[in-house]
Amino acid sequence: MKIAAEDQIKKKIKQAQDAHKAADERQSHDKKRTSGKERPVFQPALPQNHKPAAPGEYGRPVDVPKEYQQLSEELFQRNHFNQWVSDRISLQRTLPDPRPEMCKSMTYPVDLPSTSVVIVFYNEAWSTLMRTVHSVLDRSPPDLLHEVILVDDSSDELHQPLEEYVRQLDKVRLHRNSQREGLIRARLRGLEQTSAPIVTFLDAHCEVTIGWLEPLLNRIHQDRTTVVCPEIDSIDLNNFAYKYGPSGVLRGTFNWDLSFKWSIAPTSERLRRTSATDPMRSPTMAGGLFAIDREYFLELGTYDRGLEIWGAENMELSFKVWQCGGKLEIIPCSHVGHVFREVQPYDTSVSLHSIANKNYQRVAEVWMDDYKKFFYQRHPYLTDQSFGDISENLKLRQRLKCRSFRWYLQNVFTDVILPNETAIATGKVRNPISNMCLDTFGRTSNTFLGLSPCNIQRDTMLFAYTSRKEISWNDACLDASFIMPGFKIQMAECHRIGGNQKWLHQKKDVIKHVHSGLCIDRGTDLNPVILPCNGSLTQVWTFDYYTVN
Ligand code: LR7
Ligand code: MN
Repeated sequence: MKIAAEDQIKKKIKQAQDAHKAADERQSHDKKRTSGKERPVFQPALPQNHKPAAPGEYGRPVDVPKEYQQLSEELFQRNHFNQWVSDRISLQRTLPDPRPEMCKSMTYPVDLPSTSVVIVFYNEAWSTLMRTVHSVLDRSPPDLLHEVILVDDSSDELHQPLEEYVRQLDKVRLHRNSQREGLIRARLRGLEQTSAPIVTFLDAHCEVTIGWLEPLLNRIHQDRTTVVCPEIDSIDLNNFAYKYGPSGVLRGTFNWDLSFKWSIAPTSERLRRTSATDPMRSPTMAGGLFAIDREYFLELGTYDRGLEIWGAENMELSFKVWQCGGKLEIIPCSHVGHVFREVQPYDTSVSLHSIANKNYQRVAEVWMDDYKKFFYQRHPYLTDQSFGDISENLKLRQRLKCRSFRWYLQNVFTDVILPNETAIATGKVRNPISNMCLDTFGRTSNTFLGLSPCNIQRDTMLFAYTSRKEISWNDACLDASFIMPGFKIQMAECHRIGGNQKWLHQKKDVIKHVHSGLCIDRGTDLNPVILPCNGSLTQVWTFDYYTVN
C-alpha cells in the first residue's frame, strides 16, 4: 500500500471510525430485519489440540530468537516474507475477530448459494499455503463451501507430500499446471474445474476470519452482477501478526500508471451508506480476494487471456464490471488477512516490470478510451511498444454494450484527479553530466527526492512536467518549502496552487524554483538540492520526452 499522506489518512480513519461508532449505536436500536428462514453466522469450533499459548495464536506476533535469525533471513529471501515464523505457527491457528460489532449479530438466508474457492500458487511456502486452506475449511459454513481448488502454477519445488496431504482433506483438490501460466490463466484453469454457482478467489498466503463467507455470498445472492471483495487485513510479513483497522474506510482506486491504490472513500459514498455493515462501492479491486457469480464471470468473458504472469487483471475486471453494467463492492463484515510483500519474488525471463507494463497497456487500450493518454504520459516509452492482439477484447466490449471510461469516471470514480491535460515533458529527469536521474523511490509524503543511476528501469523515476509548472509523480509534486540554498527537495502531495511547487524548465536547461529563483542541483550525495543558479552542469536536467520543443 502507498504510504502517501499517511497522517492525513490516519486522521480520516479516526473520523470515519467515530462516524461508524455513532451509526452502529443508532442501528442497534433499530429492529433487526429478519425474513423467516435465517441463519446466524457460522461459529467455528476450536481446532483439536488447540494450544492457546502456542506461537501466533490469536494472531499474535512471533519473534525470531537470536540463534535462528540468520536462518530466518535466508528463508526470507525465498518468499520475501518470514517463512521461518510461518513454519512455527499452527496451520489452524486462532485469529482475532476484526469485524465491526454490528456484523456479529447479522443473520443470512438459509438458502445462500455455495462457493468453490480457487487458490493459485507459484513457489509458495507450504505453511502459508496450507494455513490459507485450513482457515477456509475451518471457518466456512460446511453447506456453503462446495470445494477448494488448488492450482499449482508449475512451481519449481513440487511440495511432494502435497498430493497425499490434500487427499486426506475433504473437499480439497489439487491441479498442477504442466507449464507456468501466470496467475491470471492459472485462475482460469481453476475456474474450469469449479462447479458451485459462486467462485471465490484467494491468494495463497491468506487467512480468512470468522464470518468471512456469508456476507460475500449473500450480496451476490441479492444481485448476481455484484462482484464482492472482503476487507483485506494485513498479516505482517516479518512476524505474522494479524493486523486490522476499521472497516468501511478505504476503497480501491488507481494511479495513472494503473497500479492499485487504497483511497479514503469520498463523502458521497460515506453518506450513501447508512450502516457500518453496508457494502461499500469500490472503483477497483486489489485483485486477489473476491467472489463472483460463476455464470456472470463467464458472461463478462472472464479475464483477458493475453495477460501474462502478474498484474493488471485487477484493473481489467474492475473496469469491465463497472463499465458493463455490474458493481464492485467491499463488504465490511467479511475480513481476510493477506501477507503483503514488498517485492514480487518471481523469476521471469524478462523483467516482471515489463511484463506487467504490457498487461497494463492492454487494459488501457481496451477500456480507457481517450483517457489512455494519461497512462501513456506516465509510461512514455510504452507508446511505441506492441501489446499484442486485443481485437477479441474490443469485440467483447461492443457485444456487452459497455459504457465509456468517461462514464466510469463520472459515476464511479467520482473523486478522481485527472492529471493536467497537457504534459510539457515526461519520463526520466536526467542530469547528463552525472547520468543520475531523479527518483521518488515511491515515497511521496514529505520525504526527500532521491537520485538513481539513469540505466535503472523503475516507475518511481518517471515524472511529468505539466502546464501548471509542477513536476509530478502520481499525486506527489517536487516541493521546495525550505528555501535555503543547499536544502534538499521534498516530495509532497500536489496542492495545485503553484507556490513552492512551481518550477520553470526548458529542454536541456535548468529547473528553476519560481518562488526562490534557486536551481535544482544534483548535489553531492543522493539527494538533489536547491542552490543559486550558477551555470554548472550539475544543474542541467533533461526529460526523456518533450511535447513542445
Ligand atoms: O506466475 C505466477 N503464478 C501464480 O500462481 C505468479 C503468482 N502466482 C500466484 C501467487 O502464488 C499468489 O498466490 O498468484 C497469487 C498472487 O500473486 P502475489 O501474491 O504475488 O500478488 P500480490 O498480492 O502482490 O498482488 C495483487 O495484485 C496481483 C496483480 O496481478 C494479483 O491480483 C494478486 O492477487 C493481488 N493480491 C491481492 O489483491 C491481495 C491484497 C493486496 C493488495 C492491495
Ligand atoms: Mn499476494
